[in-house]
Amino acid sequence: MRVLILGGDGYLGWPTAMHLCAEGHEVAVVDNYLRRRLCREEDVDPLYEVPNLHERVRLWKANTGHEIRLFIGDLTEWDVVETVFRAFEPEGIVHYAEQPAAPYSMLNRRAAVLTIRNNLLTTANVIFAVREFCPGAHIVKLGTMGEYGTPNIDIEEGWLDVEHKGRKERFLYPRQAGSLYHTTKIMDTDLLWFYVRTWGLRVTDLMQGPVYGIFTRETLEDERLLPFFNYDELFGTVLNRFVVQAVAGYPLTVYGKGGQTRGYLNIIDTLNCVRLSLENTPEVGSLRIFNQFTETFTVMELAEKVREAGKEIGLDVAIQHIDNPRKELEEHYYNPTHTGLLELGLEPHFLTVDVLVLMLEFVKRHEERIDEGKIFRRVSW
Ligand code: USQ
Repeated sequence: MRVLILGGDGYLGWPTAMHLCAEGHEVAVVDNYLRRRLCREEDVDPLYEVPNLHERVRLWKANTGHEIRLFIGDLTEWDVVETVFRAFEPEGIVHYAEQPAAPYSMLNRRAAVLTIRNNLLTTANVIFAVREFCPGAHIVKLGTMGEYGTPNIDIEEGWLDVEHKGRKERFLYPRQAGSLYHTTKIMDTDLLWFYVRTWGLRVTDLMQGPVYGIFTRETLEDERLLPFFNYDELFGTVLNRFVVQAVAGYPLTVYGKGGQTRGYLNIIDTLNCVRLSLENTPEVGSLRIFNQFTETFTVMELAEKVREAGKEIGLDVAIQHIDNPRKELEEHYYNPTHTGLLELGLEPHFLTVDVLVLMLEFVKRHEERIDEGKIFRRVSW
């Protein structure tokens, strides 16, 4: 399949590009280096240097003989979108091209507007481009479990059957996010659902939980192909942050009571979920929604796991509770369904002590690059 990956430079975009290419798909990536620019502006460098996309594509070709096509450009600009879609004529589109961080979206007005503008304009342009240049192409959109929030009832896979005064209807499951970033993902879903109904688009919306991990099968031979690894408060996700904090001897930053529960997954499973979605195309005119995670943990459970893994390699890991900088429930009911991707054949990679030890050992090799000043500066809302 010809697959176009939007946001192909990101934490998940680049590993997805290599994975789909290795699995025999024809792959092109687009990116405007937004994530790199925002990290530079906010002075939060990833743990190690990552080559630019031209270099990554060259390395991949040299190592495997496989070609990944590359377009550098801003997908909020229609001219860029038109050029890319005309040149590549995708059959599948993986849409990661969004400002991905909740804390960044809550930083200030400028960051908020950038998040709304980037995320919603890109999604709108993708919709219009599919209609104009490749009707029938399958859009695989990265959404987030955070769209649902933490309601006091079971979370279904995308939809809720409602019976009201004796009549029945199926609606999108109610959404109530906890950050502006997560709210733009709700708006994306609404846009896609509107155009599925209106123009008969073919869409899969992947409601993904926080991802952890560094290594994928395609990076084992060459560390220069590894993804970004942010550990700062703005762009780092919780488990990746805890691993770096453990190595730095920085007490793990558990926000509030630490009972916040989320559905987590290994980066390897993200790639498999995206590939399985592409290879099992939904009907034209349908919005298919999967909840994309493999197991749920509270923040405290994650901290305890990191402490346990740290012990294995002689690290004495401390845990601190700090005043929660976010508005979120710190103890709550959480029972989301997640059967759709398992039914497509997903074989989960679970969070074991061994997985954490590998991450800790890798981070230890880059210990001199850890800047403790970047770990916590209290972006709050
Ligand atoms: N947390 C801590 N300490 C930290 C960092 C986070 O206790 O040092 C807590 C947060 O308060 C939250 C939980 O850990 O309760 C997860 O936080 P996170 O920063 O790992 O994840 P989040 O902001 O929700 O966003 C991340 C990705 C985003 C993705 C989302 C999936 O950045 O792109 O959409 O995970 S989900 O959380 O399911 O919405």
